[in-house]
Amino acid sequence: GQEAIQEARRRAAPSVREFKYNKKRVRLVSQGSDLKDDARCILYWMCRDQRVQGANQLVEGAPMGDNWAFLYAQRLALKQELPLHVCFCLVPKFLEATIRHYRFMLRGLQEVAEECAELNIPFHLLLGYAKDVLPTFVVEHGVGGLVTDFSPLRLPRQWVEDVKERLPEDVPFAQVDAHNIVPCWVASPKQEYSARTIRGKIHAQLPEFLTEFPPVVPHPHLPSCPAEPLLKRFCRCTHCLVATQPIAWEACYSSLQVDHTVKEVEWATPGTAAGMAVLKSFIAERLKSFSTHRNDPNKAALSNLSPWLHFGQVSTQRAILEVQKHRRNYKDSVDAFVEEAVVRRELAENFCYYNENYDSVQGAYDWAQTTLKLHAKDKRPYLYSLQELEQGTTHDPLWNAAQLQMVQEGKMHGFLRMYWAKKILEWTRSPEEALQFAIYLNDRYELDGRDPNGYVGKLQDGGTGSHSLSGCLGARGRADTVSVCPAGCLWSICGIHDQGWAERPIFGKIRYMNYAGCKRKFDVDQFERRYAPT
Ligand code: FAD
Ligand code: FO1
Repeated sequence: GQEAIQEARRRAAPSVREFKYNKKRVRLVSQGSDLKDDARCILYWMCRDQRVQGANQLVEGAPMGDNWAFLYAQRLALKQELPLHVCFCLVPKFLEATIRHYRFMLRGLQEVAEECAELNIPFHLLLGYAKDVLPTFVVEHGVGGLVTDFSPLRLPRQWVEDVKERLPEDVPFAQVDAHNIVPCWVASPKQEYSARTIRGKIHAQLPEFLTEFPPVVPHPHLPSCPAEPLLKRFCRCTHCLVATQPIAWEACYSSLQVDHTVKEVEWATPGTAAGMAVLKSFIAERLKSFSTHRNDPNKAALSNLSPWLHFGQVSTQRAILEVQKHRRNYKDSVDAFVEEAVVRRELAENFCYYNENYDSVQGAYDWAQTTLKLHAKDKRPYLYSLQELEQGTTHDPLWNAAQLQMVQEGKMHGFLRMYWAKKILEWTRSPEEALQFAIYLNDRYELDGRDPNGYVGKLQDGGTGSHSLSGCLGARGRADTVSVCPAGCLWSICGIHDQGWAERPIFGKIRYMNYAGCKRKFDVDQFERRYAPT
């Protein structure tokens, strides 16, 4: 029965000791000495992958590590027989993030702090930029080795460089890609051009990297500062608010320099447990229609996982491991989900990692920059200011409804994001202004914003896709089967990862979309009614 299955699964879960950790997930940021002989602990500087392991609600009773950076740090600490500490540096501002995003993130971190406490692993919330607070923390706590996770975006990469420069010479500093299944630097050594070129590389390496996780174990080497009762654990060092103390959380909010006017999102409960519940409901209720209805904004067919994936509260690898168990019943949906969440997402990471202009027109291919420049002076049928776009007061009821969905719910349907961004190109004074407005609005309102997926896009997969967007292409757009709605502002506005299309005003050869095309694709009136301005 169930008990026997659980027992078998527990036995099957690799334990931390015999688990063979794949070192290709790790790279050395700075050498340091083998180990400081006066080392008192190992530190995991948590940044992007804000999770421990969470109760795996799909495989009852078998908590699985789910975070390769955390697991690597514990592995080091166990080998050196040292305590393990975790810290998170809370920055006062991050791109266009507002209190909507910080609340979601901080609530998730509270859950991390509580999980860490149960594992004898102190969690420290440091207030400020890593370069200002981390080196002090390292010295004050006698950190003998530092581990962090990975993001390809400019700002988090700068944070890592800044810490590297200020870290004491003898402290080794390692980085683990805990966000991608195939580590970004392993998937490809260069910027990839299309899904066709990266897909094979990724799939060939999935057997090696798409594995189960070992659990994070209760840490046997107790922290140097004795673990005080959960509610009153203040660390001795000056910057640190150990985050299990509710009052400390309020202090965190006051340290932020963000816009407090964007209201919280009701439908999405932050944290790993809630994110895993969303995964469970996706598998139980929506997976079956993912391949057929994921491009219909009126249908509940998407996973809805992006907020929890963005903040690293749920691991994509966990989502894929669980979804793949249902391939026998829902092959098309599982394959489509893998294509989106693995191939296209890792392609977005690849682009941001290897193209320093990932968020500007300069990051686009030459043909796209040429065509946009050629048509930059074409007459725009409508011109809207950022405020008019933000308030959703254009002449286009579908566009307005999509904008209001994003503002009110913090998550615009993936298919509409493409139409939404392309209309911004059509209704603003230049491609540069269009990109600036689209990224600003996307990052200010989307819970999953400020993410590599938001900048760049999917690839023209040359007809292998199961779904056609031809219905949405303007009259002169060639029928093209694009398997899924593409990601990203640069895909929509600058044709990144897309091909050229029949030339037309304003868009030049950038793929065009129009209202009539959307009407052929789904019930536009029904969607507009849902978000009609009250
Ligand atoms: P599902 O369809 O259930 O997909 C599951 C996961 O797969 C997503 O969470 C995401 O991680 C990944 N994924 C899905 N579609 C794509 C894609 N085409 N390319 C890359 N990865 C994909 N996604 C963000 O995470 N953050 C953003 O800021 C963002 N901005 C976008 C802006 C525009 C203009 C466009 C066209 C797309 C954008 N996307 C962004 C990509 C995509 O729309 C979202 O990832 C998706 O709608 C999130 O909802 P979901 O998790 O329910 O999607
Ligand atoms: N990372 C941090 O290390 N500290 C922060 O205070 C922080 C705030 C933040 C707010 C919104 C958001 O979307 C991301 C944020 N991140 C923060 C960045 C995150 O860790 C990732 O590095 C990024 O999402 C890029 O992948």
